[in-house]
Amino acid sequence: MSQTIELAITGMTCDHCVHAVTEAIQDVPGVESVKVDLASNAALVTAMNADIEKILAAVAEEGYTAAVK
Ligand SMILES: [Cu+2]
Repeated sequence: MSQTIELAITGMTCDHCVHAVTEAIQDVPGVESVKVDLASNAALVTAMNADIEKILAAVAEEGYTAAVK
C-alpha cells in the first residue's frame, strides 16, 4: 500500500534547489509523487514500497540533507 512520507530538507535556498530535490526523489523506485516546499523546508512524498533510505540518499547526493519528520 502507498505511504506518505514527510521529510525535513535542509540546504535549499531557491527554486533550483526545489527542482533538484524534486527530481532526485522522483527518480527513486516506488515514488509516486513529490511536493517540495521551499518556505517550510519540507517534502511530502507519496510512495509505494519505496526504500526511505534510498530517498534520503538521493537527496544527499544532490547536496542537501533530508530527515524523516
Ligand atoms: Cu538553489
